Amino acid sequence: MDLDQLNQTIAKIEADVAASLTDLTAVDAVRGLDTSVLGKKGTLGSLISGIKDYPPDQRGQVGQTINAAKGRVKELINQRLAGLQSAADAAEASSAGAYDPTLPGLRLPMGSVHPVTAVQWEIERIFERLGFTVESGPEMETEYNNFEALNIPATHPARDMQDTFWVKNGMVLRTHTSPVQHRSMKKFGAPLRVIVPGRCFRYETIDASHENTFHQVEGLMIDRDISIPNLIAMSQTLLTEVMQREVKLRVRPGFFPFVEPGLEIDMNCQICDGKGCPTCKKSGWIEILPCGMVHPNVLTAGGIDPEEYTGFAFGLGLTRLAMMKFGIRDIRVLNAGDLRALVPPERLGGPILS
Ligand code: FA5
Repeated sequence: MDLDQLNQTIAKIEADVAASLTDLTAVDAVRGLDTSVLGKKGTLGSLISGIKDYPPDQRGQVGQTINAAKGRVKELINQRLAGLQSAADAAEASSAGAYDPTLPGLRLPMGSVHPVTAVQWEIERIFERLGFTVESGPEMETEYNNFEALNIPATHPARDMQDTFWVKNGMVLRTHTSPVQHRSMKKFGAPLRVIVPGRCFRYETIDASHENTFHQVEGLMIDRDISIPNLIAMSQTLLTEVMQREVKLRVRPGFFPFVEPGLEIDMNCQICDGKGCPTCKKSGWIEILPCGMVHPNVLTAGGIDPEEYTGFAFGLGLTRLAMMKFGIRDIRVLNAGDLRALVPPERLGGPILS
């Protein structure tokens, strides 16, 4: 065949290949074109053997024409193979990503938490088991809720017990979590079981066991026939469970205008095991759980009849308890943003994570 015929033959082969490639969807069939078109006996490959039939001065050009056509066909085959592969990948990805509501959820790895948060979670878990609700209240409070509703009128010397940050708008940064006692009584009435973990603020000199910003957990239980033995039994259970060992408690009379009688429950210092250290100011004891029977005036202010109901309240020093649990000697570490003080998940204990 002359050169024109050769070019027409090659053009026809290329057109046939292009047409068949759009129809072929099986990878093996596409690969088969390597042999049937490009192979020695293939429609295009076999043309090479005819080169010798051309005049010597045309053979070079014939060879180049055939090889160029082989290159283009090879390229078409490769493009089709790549297309089939990406379609297969997409199909696999979409079936893998299909939503299956019956699969169990993914458990994400948990990060470390602040020691105060770790103990707060533990206390919430203990009290929720005892039927308490976890409540919260605002950190900026009215003077009424922080003092008056708790039987501390403006002229009462007890106002000096807690050095207060006053806000220019006449409100206070709450000095304790006790204002949420009043809020909860108003919100729920009696009977009532709440705990209130939260941050408190006092304008005081900072040392190893005093911060101007610290955490407490308020507790309030109001019902018929609540008495001091209930309160002491609950304190023992709470502190033993949080510390995960026997702790010694010391009960002393205490004065707080919102309870009558008032008690101070101290725990033997867990840093020095009661021997005396800077954290416990060499006393061997840590003031941890001031408490008492809710004063009738406080019940009345909260809309609860003191003739019908009694209750106990406590204000646990959460920050100090976290120090005792994790052996932190100086309270300042806890507000310093020091990542080394964080509690890794394995030290939280299983039940907290579940
Ligand atoms: C109160 O704040 C009372 N509202 C507690 C209360 C509630 C009594 C209900 C009776 C009934 P107190 O000022 O003692 O009490 O503080 C309670 C606890 O908070 C202390 O025992 C202590 O553990 C912790 N605490 C007090 N001041 C600081 C401080 N500056 N830094 C760290 N912890 C503190």
